[in-house]
Amino acid sequence: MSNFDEKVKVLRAHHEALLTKKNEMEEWGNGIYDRWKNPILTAEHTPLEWRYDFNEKDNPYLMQRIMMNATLNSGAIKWNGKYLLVVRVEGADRKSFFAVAESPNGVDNFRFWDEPITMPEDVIPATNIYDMRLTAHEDGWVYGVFCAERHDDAQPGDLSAATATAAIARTKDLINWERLPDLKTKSQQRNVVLHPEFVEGKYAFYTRPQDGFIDTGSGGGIGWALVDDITHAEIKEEKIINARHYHTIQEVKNGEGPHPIKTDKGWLHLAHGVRGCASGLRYVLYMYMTSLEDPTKVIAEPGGYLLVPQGEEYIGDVMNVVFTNGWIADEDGKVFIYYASSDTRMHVATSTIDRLVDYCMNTPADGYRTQFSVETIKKLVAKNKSLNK
Ligand code: BGC
Ligand code: BMA
Repeated sequence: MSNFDEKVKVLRAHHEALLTKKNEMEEWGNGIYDRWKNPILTAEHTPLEWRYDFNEKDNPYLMQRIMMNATLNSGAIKWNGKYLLVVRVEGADRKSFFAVAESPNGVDNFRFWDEPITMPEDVIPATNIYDMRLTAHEDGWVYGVFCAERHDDAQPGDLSAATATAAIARTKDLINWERLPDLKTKSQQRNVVLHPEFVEGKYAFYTRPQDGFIDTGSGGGIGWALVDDITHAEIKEEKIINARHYHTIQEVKNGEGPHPIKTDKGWLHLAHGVRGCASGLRYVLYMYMTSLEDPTKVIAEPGGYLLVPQGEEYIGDVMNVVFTNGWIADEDGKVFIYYASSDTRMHVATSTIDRLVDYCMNTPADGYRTQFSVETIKKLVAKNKSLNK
């Protein structure tokens, strides 16, 4: 065997070992969910065929011809019994694209399909696309709603001026995608999510109006809007259903994660909240619930965060960030929460619908003042004292 062939063999063996590495649950959790020790996807998990030219004549040094930078913010769906992620893969060139990775059990052995997704363009091509939310809608299509980013040509002198729009595509097989026109709205939009059911006979979207590309400004939080025609989706009226508040984990921004899960107690929501601090923006995950009868009505709002970066999760391209746009609820009530850390790699935490509903219903709400936080702790201490355990 030539030296080149030997090197290829070793490379493939290493890659295979990474892909098939068994994951383990962390021993001590918070009772709400369990984290799993290993990241489920990293840039190193992407197929070698995307990165290496295996022709010895053309690539005698066996170099990576195309480097991958990160695997992050992934949409998720259970598909033919498999756990599928539509991953935001980012190359060394800072362009992100979508690619499907599949696992038999939802916690390890994730393997990318052979090729990234070919996403058709809208009328005005986008520079970058990212953060897809998947919705198997009751109309029979699987929708992918994602952010399309373009340079803001109204500010020609500023190379980082950009616009964010909600792009919509649909598929029946996750391979062939039909691109629909981007969502028409008054403001810029990121973190737009399609609700899985018709409401009043219409398509319903969770939105996140924002003043500028980064600044949500007067955009008060997570919004809700109905749309008549998904093939020419336009939002005329938007109502804020989950607001931002001073001195909370979502003071600066918030955004819907994946679409909510329907439970008999209400819709279970997973979202991200952002606050500013000396080291930049801190992104954490939180939950809330809305009513089955009126999905715009919040019925439970546990105070504070659900999940924050831990250990190595703090470190990466964009530090101090956890972000989610995918989860899967199994028939038996098990829930797989897929989240990215620091815009770099993907992780999983597992829980159940019962546990997450219990968390939402029984975690004290934020009283918005220290005084109330202390009262809540004292109440719990008094209760525990009376139990004498
Ligand atoms: C990045 C996103 C980020 C957004 C706002 C985009 O250019 O690709 O990851 O959320 O900017 O900061
Ligand atoms: C955003 C999101 C994500 C990203 C986060 C942190 O606004 O839409 O793409 O994970 O910033 O960079």
